[in-house]
Amino acid sequence: MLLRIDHVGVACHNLEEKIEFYESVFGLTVVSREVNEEQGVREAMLHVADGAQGASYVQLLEPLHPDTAVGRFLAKRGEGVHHIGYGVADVTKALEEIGAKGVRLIDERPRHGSMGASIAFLHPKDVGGVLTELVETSRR
Ligand code: CMX
Ligand code: CO
Repeated sequence: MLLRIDHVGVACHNLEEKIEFYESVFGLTVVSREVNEEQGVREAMLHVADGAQGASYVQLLEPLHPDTAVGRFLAKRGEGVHHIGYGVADVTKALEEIGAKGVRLIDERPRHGSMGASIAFLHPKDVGGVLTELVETSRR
């Protein structure tokens, strides 16, 4: 069901500073910057690699307000890995199958994610402490 690692989401206080760090230390390139009001984040996708099933990225996340998912995470845990996003062929179908196995779905239906993707989150308490995102990439 999981095709690949689409991205690793990293929570940070200052997006511009972290972009500069990933560019200068790892030589990564920003391919997309977005503000996603619904998710409460200002974010950047940095391209890591291309694979047979699609590309993989680092997603840097800065909260728009303290009272958001990433804002609360930073206050509790500080900067670091926030979630893992896995590529799936059909996010609606994957949600049905995973939900039927008793895993709590944060999103019953897909939402809008980076670069036109359809995304949905699974509750970290049912995935061994890992906030897990399913990503269906838009056809381009
Ligand atoms: N990874 C693992 N556990 C996490 C977590 C994370 N990123 N965020 C919160 N938790 C844990 C907390 O530690 C807490 O556990 P305890 O009760 O044992 O302390 C529990 O989940 C509830 O946390 P909370 O502080 O009450 O946090 P929230 O109210 O924010 O709820 C969650 C947590 C996962 C439901 C919420 O963050 C959420 O809906 N996330 C999905 C949306 C999202 O993260 N959007 C930003 C990224 C957008 C993108 O990738 O495009
Ligand atoms: Co993500």
